[in-house]
Amino acid sequence: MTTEETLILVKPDGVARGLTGAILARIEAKGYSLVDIRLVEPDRALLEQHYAEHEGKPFYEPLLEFMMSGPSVAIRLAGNRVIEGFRSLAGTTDPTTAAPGTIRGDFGRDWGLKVQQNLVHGSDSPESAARELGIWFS
Ligand code: IDP
Repeated sequence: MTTEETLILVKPDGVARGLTGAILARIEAKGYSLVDIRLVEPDRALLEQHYAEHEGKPFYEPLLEFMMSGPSVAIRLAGNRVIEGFRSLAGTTDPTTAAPGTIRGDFGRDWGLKVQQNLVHGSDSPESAARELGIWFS
């Protein structure tokens, strides 16, 4: 068994809507382990690092503005296959069509904005997780 770690964010919309507890409850009910947790107000430099792969895309600037609009809860989460397990809990990127039963599917929707406000982030690979944990927990 290989225990992985991943970076989870409860994004500003999740924190502002008071959904942090509900989201943490799902993570804990699934059986993953909280290793570290903190409230972070990221600056632009941190977000440019985190979202480097999206630079130049139409939603890039709105995404950075959204992520600077309020605090996020950053979580270092551990468990066997936690990277794919959390992404399954989160649901697909577009909250309007994310499957019911997922975090995005149950709590999210399209608000008619330039960026998808979809409540959570989860690293998508072991390489991304190592890189992102270094950014948010440095
Ligand atoms: P993910 O968070 O599901 O892994 P990514 O493709 O890594 O999705 O995109 C990062 C974030 O950028 C998404 O969570 C969402 O907030 C936003 N985003 C991605 N694609 C779009 C889009 O086509 N329109 C608006 N916002 C988007």
